[in-house]
Amino acid sequence: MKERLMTLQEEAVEKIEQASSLKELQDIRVEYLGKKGPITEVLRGMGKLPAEERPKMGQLANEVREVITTKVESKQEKLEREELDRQLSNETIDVTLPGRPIRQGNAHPLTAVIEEIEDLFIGMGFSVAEGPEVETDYYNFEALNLPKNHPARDMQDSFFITEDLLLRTQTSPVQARTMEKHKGKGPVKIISPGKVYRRDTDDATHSHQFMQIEGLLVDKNIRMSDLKGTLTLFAQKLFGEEREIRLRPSFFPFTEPSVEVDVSCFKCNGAGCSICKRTGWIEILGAGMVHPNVLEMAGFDSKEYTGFAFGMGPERIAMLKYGIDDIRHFYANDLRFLEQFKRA
Ligand code: 2U9
Repeated sequence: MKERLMTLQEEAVEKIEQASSLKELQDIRVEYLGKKGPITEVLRGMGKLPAEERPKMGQLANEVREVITTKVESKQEKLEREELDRQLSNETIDVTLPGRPIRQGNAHPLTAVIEEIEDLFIGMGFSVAEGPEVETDYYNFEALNLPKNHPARDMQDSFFITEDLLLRTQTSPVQARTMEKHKGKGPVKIISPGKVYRRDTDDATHSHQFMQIEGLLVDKNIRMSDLKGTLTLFAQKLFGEEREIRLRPSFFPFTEPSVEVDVSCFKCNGAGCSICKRTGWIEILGAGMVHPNVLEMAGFDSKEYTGFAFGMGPERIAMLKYGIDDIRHFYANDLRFLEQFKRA
């Protein structure tokens, strides 16, 4: 029986050393140390032995079990460590490897220009006001000194939803609504960016839906020079410190006097080029002193309060700034066009 035990031990130890997986090792453990295992068998056979031999044989059997158990456990540890190393090596991330490029989006060029312009006027103390795109005839026209059947309405042919509701043709109704909320008390100092709609045939310079940013400042003793100063600062911040502006007489029903505002060409510095059509000046916006009728209709005493207003098209400014020749690019969602405006 002693030889049997020693053979078992060598055999088991051999197998344990050969074992190459935890599963295999587990099977060896069960095979040798299990209830039905040979050592258990030997121990069961102890009864047949002479009494004086049993303790020694029992001790030997336990020693063999101990040896095999220790071998199994140390082999287990070794296999588990190897398994872990394998996993780690499989899972090691080579941090020097370039990551999967996360496609960085960028602001739509119109959003970029509108935010830049907003920041300029917020910097001058204006706040941003917004309002409904579906407007009433009153706020879109009447409140802006465009009574029913006024011919100037045709200049802003619109998408009417009902007799009295339309898609706004400019963001001016936002200013009219804001003035009313002030209950005749100044100052009102706002810019109102947003989408506007005109029943126009889309071509390279016209779109049925486009953006506008209008501005309004109403307070006591506001003069044309305040308008000129504000717009000069705006033009210099947007197009360059050395820029100048020029005011040309114009007409809008909601301002009197009204002006078109040009900026000195930022391409040729006024010498004349294709951008400024050889004039040295580029028209960027319209403006004027708020018409007294508009002040009165909004609840302001036009003898006490005066104001200036202006309006611009961000598409036009973006086309000038980026040299874009067709307004439809802004709405076509063509990534080849949009990806050109990745901010550095
Ligand atoms: C109120 C009073 C006056 C807003 C103004 C303009 C001049 C102007 C054009 C710019 C580009 C329209 O989209 S565009 O073609 N707008 O030239 N807008 S003064 O005047 C107002 C607005 C609100 C209560």
